[in-house]
Amino acid sequence: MKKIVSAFIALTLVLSLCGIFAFAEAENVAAGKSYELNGLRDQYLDDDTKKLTNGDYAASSHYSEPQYVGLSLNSDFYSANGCASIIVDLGESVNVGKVVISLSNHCSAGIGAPSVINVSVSADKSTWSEAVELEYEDLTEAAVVKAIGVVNLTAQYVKYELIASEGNSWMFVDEVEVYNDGEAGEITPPAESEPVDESVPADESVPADESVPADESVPADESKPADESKPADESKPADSSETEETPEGGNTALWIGLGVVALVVIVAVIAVVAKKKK
Ligand SMILES: [Ca+2]
Repeated sequence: MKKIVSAFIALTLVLSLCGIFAFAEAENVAAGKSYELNGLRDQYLDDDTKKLTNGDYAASSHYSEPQYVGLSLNSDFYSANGCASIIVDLGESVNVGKVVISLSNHCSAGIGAPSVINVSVSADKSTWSEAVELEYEDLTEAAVVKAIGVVNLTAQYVKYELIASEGNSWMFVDEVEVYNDGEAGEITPPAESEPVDESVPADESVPADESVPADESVPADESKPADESKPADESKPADSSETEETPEGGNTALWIGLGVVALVVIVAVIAVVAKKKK
């Protein structure tokens, strides 16, 4: 029994270590894979070796290095789309993590590292994720430079979109890398279709109109002031009754005064009559 328990524990440890190593060693799943190039021009083309996924890097930024393919600002694709692009087919669905692109930055020859490199991914090459903008490790002139980003989405296709830097019409690329060290994630619809969302805010303004029902609560508030005015009015009638008492008190004094005068007159008349009888 002890042997069985020991064997089970040992097996568990071995499998755990295998899992850790598998997690630690991210694999470049773009290696050797096919891709689509959009924006090529003139003689700086691809060849049978699949230049961008063959693991062969240019030794310098000079355009004569055979590892490069040349994407141009003046290509028909760039003119139509505002960028050049590379779409890598990984062949299967993968948790895409780190993505890398290696390029020439040789501005003295009109070959510049792109001003923007966006990466989006897709499961079907139709619906693309929101783009992640890659960042350069460094941007030295006359050097091969790398730009890196992290996607963390599950997908089969990886699209690099390159926007030329000012004053440079060429973008020379020698390799792209895609690592499977990402986290599984669902692809959200592209942000470009958000104009529809602009109408949604309009709909949201309708809920704002629903806040007008909140104004209906204002009438409720108005009913409160109305209630408050009622007590106020009730106090006013109380005050008015007091003011009414004041005029009544005035009348009483008047009648008392008149009574006194009448009494005096009567007494005076009686006195006068009594004197005449004497
Ligand atoms: Ca290469």
